[in-house]
Amino acid sequence: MILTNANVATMQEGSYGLIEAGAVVIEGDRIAWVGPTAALPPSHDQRIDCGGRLVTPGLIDCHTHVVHAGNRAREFEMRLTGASYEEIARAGGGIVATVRATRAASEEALLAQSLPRVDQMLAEGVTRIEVKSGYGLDQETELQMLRAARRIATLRPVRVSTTFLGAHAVPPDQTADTYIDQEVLPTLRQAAAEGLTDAVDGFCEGIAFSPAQIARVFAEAKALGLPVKLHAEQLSNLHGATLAALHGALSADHLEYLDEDGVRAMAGAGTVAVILPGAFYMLRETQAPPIALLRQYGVKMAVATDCNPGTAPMTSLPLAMNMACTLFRMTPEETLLGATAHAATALGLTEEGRIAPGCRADLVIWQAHHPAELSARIGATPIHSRIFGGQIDA
Ligand code: DI6
Ligand code: FE
Repeated sequence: MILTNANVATMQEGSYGLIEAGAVVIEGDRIAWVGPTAALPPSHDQRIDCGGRLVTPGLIDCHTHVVHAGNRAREFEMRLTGASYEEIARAGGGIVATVRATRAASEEALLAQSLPRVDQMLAEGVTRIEVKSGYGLDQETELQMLRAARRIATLRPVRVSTTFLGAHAVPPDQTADTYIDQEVLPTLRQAAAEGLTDAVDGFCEGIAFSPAQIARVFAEAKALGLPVKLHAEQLSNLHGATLAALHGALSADHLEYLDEDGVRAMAGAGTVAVILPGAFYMLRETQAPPIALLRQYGVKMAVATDCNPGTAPMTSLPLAMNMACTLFRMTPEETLLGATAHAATALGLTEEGRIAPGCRADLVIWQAHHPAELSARIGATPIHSRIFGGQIDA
């Protein structure tokens, strides 16, 4: 298959890498060639004239909690009448409320509730999602969440990266240390043994786990050969990003309270900063992540939805890109890199997120001409069609 007459945003070398009147040659499920249409070698392959439309790599949502049961609209209402996220969490709401709903759901019910959210993501150009556990907080439910996440890739045209997030919240009847010893570490070993998880995450925060507790989870991940990432500096600065960087983390995520030492540590370790403006917006946070410092130190930035029932009930990655521009002054080029090439890096992937020979042929043809249009719009993402594994699927 050959796409011709496209505005191709290759996302190569930290920029749009735009090729106007470009062409992409696809062989099987891989990209074979990209360049100007005028330079295309003659051939008889199926040609698709893109009519000058924008073509980008398929979007990658590198931080989601899309598999979960129930919703927390009622807490949203409570926050609007004065309760804080932390107060609700300490009173048995928050993450723990979703844990109750998720434990009560069968694997089929979990999938049935999660797939509509996945469909919304795909309709806006996503070809890979990361999916975290973390709403089970017991072995059976954590593993069930990961199995449901894996099954999404068999039911929909999307690739799935799974992440074990047992250290997401402390179950109400346990202390953090016993929970880590008795549930998190054994469940992590089991998830690894069953091939259910591609990475290990934790929530390093006053209302969740201390750096010392997270370090124990990371040590186990290392022993199992799994990469790590961390919810860090979301609500306060516990220096989680530095801890993550010291463990060679793929990413540190949220980062509103990140300081310069943390930025420096991330730069040294090549840890990607995953920016999650949906949670910032929903919580009406006022301290923005230090985008200028991250830029100055050359830390790669990704952007994701954080799709979760509490702090980011959102499925639109283009809307997250818009918010990253509007709320944090990221540029549209940075946000598109953040939803493609840098999101791939945050998941440890090298063959996605760019349009280059050898990469997977996961692409989006947009009803747009310039890549800045993807960040500039609010709430209506103009997709023309999606190519997944070399096949047009819509
Ligand atoms: N930080 C978040 O924003 C989500 N998890 C986390 O560690 C919130 C999850 C929730 O409120 O259900
Ligand atoms: Fe999250």
